[in-house]
Amino acid sequence: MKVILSVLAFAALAQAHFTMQYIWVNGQDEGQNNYIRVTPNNNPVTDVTSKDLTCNVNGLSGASVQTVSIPAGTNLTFEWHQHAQRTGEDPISGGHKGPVQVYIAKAPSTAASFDGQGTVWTKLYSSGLLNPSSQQWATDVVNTNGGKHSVVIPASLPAGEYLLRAEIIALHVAQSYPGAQFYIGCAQVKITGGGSASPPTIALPGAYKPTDPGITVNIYNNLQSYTAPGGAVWSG
Ligand SMILES: [Cu+2]
Repeated sequence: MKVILSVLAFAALAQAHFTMQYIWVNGQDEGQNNYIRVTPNNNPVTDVTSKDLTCNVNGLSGASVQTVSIPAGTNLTFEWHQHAQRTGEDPISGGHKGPVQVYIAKAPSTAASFDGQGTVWTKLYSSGLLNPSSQQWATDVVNTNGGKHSVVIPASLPAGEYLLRAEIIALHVAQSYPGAQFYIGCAQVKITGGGSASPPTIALPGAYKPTDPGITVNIYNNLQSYTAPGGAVWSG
């Protein structure tokens, strides 16, 4: 009976998915779903070859989404929730364990018309297994911080319009593929100022493989180190 109850509890936890709902620009809340390509529900993407890996379901166009102007060097915060609310529950639910990453891709013209396909994404941030002995993950910090995590937009990025892609990978059922849950939120930004860097890029989908050790992994076997998919962070 005890086993059945814990299986049920685990299943309930796993159902409590989440979405990216707010961005903050230099500490200012920009409002729910503003500048964000909103997904139809809070389910994760599990197929790493799907175009949904780019900017989630219905994320290939932002025709009805505004683009926010930000100076290069901005501190940008992403905020995630299970449902359309900020209080009363764990922001992303404690059962979701895994890395938090942020990518950026320069649009050829406008961010709103950019589908994010091709080798266009630069990794700006990655946080994974923070403490092997306590098994603390980046997701635990997001829960503690009210669903928030932040990145500084490198001042050397050229001016122009971009897609910013935040990603949380939940690994609680990642022992086999498909299993890892990709939670993705894309925001449309216009960087002003900036520099002349040409950072390294990868494709999403494209760079992630089902066999990546950061995608198919048993995190409940005394995991001592973790390598997130998508390669190294570019620090500007
Ligand atoms: Cu979930």
